[in-house]
Amino acid sequence: MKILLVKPHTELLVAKRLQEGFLHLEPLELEIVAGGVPDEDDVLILDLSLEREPIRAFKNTLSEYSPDMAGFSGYSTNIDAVKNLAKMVKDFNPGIVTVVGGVHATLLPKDYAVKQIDIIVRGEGGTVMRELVRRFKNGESLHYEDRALYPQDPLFSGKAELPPPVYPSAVEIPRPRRNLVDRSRYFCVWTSSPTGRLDTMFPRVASMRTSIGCAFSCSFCVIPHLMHGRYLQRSPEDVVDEIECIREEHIYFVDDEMFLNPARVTRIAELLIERRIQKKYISWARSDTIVKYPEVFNIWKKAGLDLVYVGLESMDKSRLDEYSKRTNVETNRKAVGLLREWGITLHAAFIVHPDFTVEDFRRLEKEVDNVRPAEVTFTVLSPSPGTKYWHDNKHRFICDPYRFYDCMHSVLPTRLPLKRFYQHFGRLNSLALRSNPLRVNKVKVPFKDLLRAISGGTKYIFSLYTIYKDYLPEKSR
Ligand code: B12
Ligand code: SF4
Repeated sequence: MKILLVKPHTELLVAKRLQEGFLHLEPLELEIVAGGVPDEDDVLILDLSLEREPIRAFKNTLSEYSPDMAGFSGYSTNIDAVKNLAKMVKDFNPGIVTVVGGVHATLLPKDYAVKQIDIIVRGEGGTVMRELVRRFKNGESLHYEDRALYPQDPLFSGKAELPPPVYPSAVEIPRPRRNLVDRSRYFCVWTSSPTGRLDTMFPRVASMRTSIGCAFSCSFCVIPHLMHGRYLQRSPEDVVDEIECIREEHIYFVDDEMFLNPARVTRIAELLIERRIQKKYISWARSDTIVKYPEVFNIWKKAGLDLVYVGLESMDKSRLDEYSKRTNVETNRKAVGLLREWGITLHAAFIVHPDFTVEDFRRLEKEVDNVRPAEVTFTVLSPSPGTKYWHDNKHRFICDPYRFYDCMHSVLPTRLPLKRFYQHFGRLNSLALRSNPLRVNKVKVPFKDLLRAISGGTKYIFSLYTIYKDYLPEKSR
């Protein structure tokens, strides 16, 4: 049996600029799905986000490879692209089974209930693919439980949403098949340098998942809706065995919240040290976790933790409460101070509210100064499809809430006129680049990397300043 797994291309310019300039991660989700395919079958991953001409690349692969099954991943912003690709598959050969999985399929499977899609997969995909292949080969129905649905599934009748799917235990999930992608194409800008010098600013990076889910329920976040508070954890031995097999020296942990169980993560760090695995890591962590478990971060620093992404979100109590973040400004400030003390580089993520006034933007500009040196990024508060926040605001959308769901385009009305809002948003981001650790700490980097960073940064900032044009009718842009 032949299976083609496809990551759709990105259509929005800002996301493309982000991928070209700062980080482009491997399609881990498809590598894990491929892990569910038995060895005797053939599987190919096509990452269209790498292609200059994605449609042509897709059609060529389709006719050259001629799969029995075509599987697509995708965020909410990709749903039209996925439906179009599935249509091309059926036009090419109606006998090919089309399968869709990923965040949007899990949250709102009904959106994929169209005739060109045969199976909609919810939740974890590696274990589902294992079962789909078995059933396909035995001529059995591909529909099972609430994890692999037909578009005409009675479960959809009348309901916009379904409860979260059943998740397998962590041990059942297959390891990713990393050798199925061209590993030289994936990188992440690295700004941490304890020596004051970097051989490259754009090292090759592998991504990895050690846990799924999160125990918190921040109001803007999609994870509680995907997992309903469940937190699946891989054992320290399993995690470290996988890290040992990874070729890249730099690893990006894509966990929603990796550090929630201090005993587990401490053991992972101990094993990394015991086995003398010398790599560098990036991970997300909550500010209160950093403050509550300093010993965890101390041992992780020794194990190679270089950069920590912290969703500080805001330095304003009322906003933190509005977001149900369950942290406070003091904790945020303490976490920033501790990371600095330990020599772990901070990546501070802030939320820009559509309600922002000029004063709010100015206040946030000051915070960029307060946290420097740090990587600082901003997202615009956006209700994710499938969440309560999305339903509550359905009547207020100012644009297509799927296509523009990239947390950069405001899908809700902004208090400032859009053009001014994005002028301030662009300015915030350019100030952030000036606070970058490489610049503040005058780190020596190769000249060609410096040129690449300046070019990528300029294009990215320009795409932010001009976001407002995306809301205009095409001919007046
Ligand atoms: C790491 C990450 C990134 C990385 C890129 C990752 C990548 N591979 O390209 C970076 C930082 C670059 C990034 C960027 C963006 N991201 Co992001 N990202 C994540 C994060 C934290 C983890 C994703 C991940 O790798 N998970 C690990 C994989 C293994 O799990 P998975 O994707 O769920 O896949 C499993 C199942 O869904 C299923 N499955 C998936 N695909 C398929 C396909 C088939 C055929 C089958 C059978 C099953 C299946 O099986 C998989 C294996 O278990 C998620 C949060 C989350 N938990 O999803 C947000 C998340 C996916 N990102 C999101 C968004 C919005 C974005 C951006 C658009 C926003 C932005 N401004 O940055 C950009 C877009 C970039 C782009 N490529 O277009 C949203 C998507 C929400 C939505 N409703 O779609 C999420 C959920 C964050 C959030 N809290 O809202 N992101
Ligand atoms: S934002 Fe982070 S802490 Fe909050 S629910 Fe989402 S993953 Fe958990």
